[in-house]
Amino acid sequence: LTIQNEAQLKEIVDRLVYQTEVTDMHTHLFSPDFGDLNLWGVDELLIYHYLISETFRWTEQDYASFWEMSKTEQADWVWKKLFVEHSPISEAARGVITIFNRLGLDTSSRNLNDYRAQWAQKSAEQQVDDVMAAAKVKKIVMTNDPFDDKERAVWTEKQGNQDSRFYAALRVDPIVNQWDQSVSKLNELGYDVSAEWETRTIEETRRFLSEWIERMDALYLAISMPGDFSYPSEDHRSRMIDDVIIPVCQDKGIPFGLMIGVKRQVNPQLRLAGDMSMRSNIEAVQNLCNRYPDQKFLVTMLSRENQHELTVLARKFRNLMVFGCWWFLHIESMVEEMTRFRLELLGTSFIPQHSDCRVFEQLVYKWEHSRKILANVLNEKYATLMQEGWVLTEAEIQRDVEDMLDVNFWRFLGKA
Ligand code: REL
Ligand code: ZN
Repeated sequence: LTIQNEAQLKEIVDRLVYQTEVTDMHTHLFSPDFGDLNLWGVDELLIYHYLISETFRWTEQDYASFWEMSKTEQADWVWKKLFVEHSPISEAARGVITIFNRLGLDTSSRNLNDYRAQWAQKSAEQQVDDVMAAAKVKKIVMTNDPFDDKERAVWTEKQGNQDSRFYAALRVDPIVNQWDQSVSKLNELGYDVSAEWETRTIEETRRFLSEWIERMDALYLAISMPGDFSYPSEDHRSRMIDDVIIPVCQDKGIPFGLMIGVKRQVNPQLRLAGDMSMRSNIEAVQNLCNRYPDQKFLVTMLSRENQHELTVLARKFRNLMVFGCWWFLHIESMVEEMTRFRLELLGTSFIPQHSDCRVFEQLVYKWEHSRKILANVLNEKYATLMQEGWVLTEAEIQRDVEDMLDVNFWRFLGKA
């Protein structure tokens, strides 16, 4: 079935982009198997760290007294400052309104206790099903950390993840970025490592990763790196990557995911909300891709200034998959800019978005807002092809959209 005109094109592109079920390849969500690690509900939505940092801009209140409040009190306070005393225009605040509206709440009432009452009728399992259906997300990749006592207990003492819609990604930040603290933790978990970088330590750290990849059935190893990450370098990070991470990834046949450009805790008073973005040196990624051509790298970066060169680099290395508009870039204007030039430089061979959700219902707004932009940019690109006489079919557009929202990730993993 060929597409006849631009009106028909728009109908088809919009429908496909909005309806195609997504694989969300990086989130901080958990399946209901993980009990209260699975965050959901209106209070959790309001105390999302993105909103906490926005709220503090409207008050002189000291940080400590905020952290002493109960979750409900914190949520009341965020609601008052960001939704009652000011309009919820920022991406994160607007997102809450999108969620309320899509889940059928009356956004005109502004009655927080009514919203709470409606949520109280749901179970975690029900909400996970409803939200995945509303957001049209079919597969969710979690962020999994064996050093987290609560989470580890679910994997070792309970059933682990039994929900086939959820997948694991093994987070390696501590062993790469905080080795000193990790040594004792690894010892506690039964791995014979020491602060010295010697054969036994390397073997045991590899064993740690291998065993946890198997236990979790992890799709990839993941890390967030500071903006000053450089590779190769005479430091612990490079040693860990060369001697442990890459050999283990190669052995298991899984990618290494790097999220580069975070400056942790520029304001520790804000806790999780206290991190900042930082410009990075793209050469670290170039050198990794070059040194390990058989190793796949999933990469996203946090500063706007690195985006274009990262996309250009992906033209040079097929073992590099660019993904998502991360964190402070997950706002309308940046998603639009990045999606546009990524399409212009790479065609459809990238992963345009991941949600990074921490609270379940956020899937609704993060995906809807991004789909809208992707649909607009794609409409424009297909229209210019049609104007040149190129004949498009609905099946071709479906293939392209499925690639970007779902298949590119699995193909890169060798699983599609
Ligand atoms: O995975 C990460 O390192 C980051 O995405 C998180 O640390 C961050 O807090 C997250 O909520 C951002 O979206
Ligand atoms: Zn994240």
